[in-house]
Amino acid sequence: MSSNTFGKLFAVTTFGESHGPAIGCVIDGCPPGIAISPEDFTADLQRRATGRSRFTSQRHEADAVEILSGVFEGRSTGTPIALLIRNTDQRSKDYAAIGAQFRPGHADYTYQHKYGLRDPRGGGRSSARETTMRVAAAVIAKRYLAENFGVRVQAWVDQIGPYVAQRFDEAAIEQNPFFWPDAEQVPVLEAYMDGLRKSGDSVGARLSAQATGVPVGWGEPIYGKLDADIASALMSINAVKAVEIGDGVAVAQQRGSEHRDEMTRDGFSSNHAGGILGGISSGQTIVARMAIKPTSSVLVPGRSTDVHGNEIEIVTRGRHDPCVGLRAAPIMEAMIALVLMDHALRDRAQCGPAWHRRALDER
Ligand code: EPS
Repeated sequence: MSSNTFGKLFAVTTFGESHGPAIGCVIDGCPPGIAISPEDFTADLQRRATGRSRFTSQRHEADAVEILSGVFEGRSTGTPIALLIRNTDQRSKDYAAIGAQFRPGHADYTYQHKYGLRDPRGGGRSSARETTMRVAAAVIAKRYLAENFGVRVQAWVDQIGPYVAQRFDEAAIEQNPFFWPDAEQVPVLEAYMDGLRKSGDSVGARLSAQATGVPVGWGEPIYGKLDADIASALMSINAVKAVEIGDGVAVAQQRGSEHRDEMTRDGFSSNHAGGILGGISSGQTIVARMAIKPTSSVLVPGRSTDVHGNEIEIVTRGRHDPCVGLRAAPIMEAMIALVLMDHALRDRAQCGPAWHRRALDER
């Protein structure tokens, strides 16, 4: 596997497996002078972590970040930043029964056939655990974007199985275990998730995100489009099956006169485009959505095969997420922030600082 690095100028490499000794990342190209301490990672890592409610896997990891390099006296130095989190609560024996079996719908099958062997404990690289380091790296990106541009990225869950959010109250999102923007629906979701967990099954989810404060001009035409890079980044999250930008698939039924975002001296009068035109940010809020599949590690018996081709009945025991989408809001934010960070640096590298652009405008 040589595809574990992400970003051109703010390049993040993640490594590690769910049941290995540790997971980590190296961030190369980070601007110098950003204040970074191990505690800065805590809030977002806890938002993503398992074991924070009865609705997620009960694996309890401290997710304590060790900064191995690239930071001196609390500030980034411009050299590679290496972050490490030691795994402490693996329970590999849970996987003994299915080590030679394929979970239908899981990456087990394709990893095994591609490489001829795999680390079956906890899904290895295909585990949700891999997303920890994306969130850690994005803490630095989020800080840089906020301090230098006032950019803020917020994601939330707006569909769990048959339930769709009825209202959008941003203040509610962080106040419940579902990252759900409608407080009134939370008791219904709790009952639904309790029932689902008892049934031993899992369910999918849909999430939305918005990035506010992004200036006009980030992203490059054709092969470096901001929307293409966001889509790729979101699709790279394990279990994501669909991504939309702006109105997304709904554009198929719109007319041009409806879809266009009319402009006045005061700005755009709508945002069907989701803040990106021609692959370049328009200065409007960037809007993205993604759908996450129901995880394949379920207690409901299913037909499958083992590595020898024998037909078997599979049941996956252990600690699993009945809806991994419930933990995906910080991951979605992280991937969007990492793309924006990379494009902020790329924009400055090619087009120079704002004063340079103004000078060109005035010619
Ligand atoms: C996961 C199974 C569980 C989860 C894990 C994702 O753990 P294990 O890999 O030990 O079986 O707890 O998520 C995390 C550990 C995490 O930090 O996100 C799975 O089946 O994907």
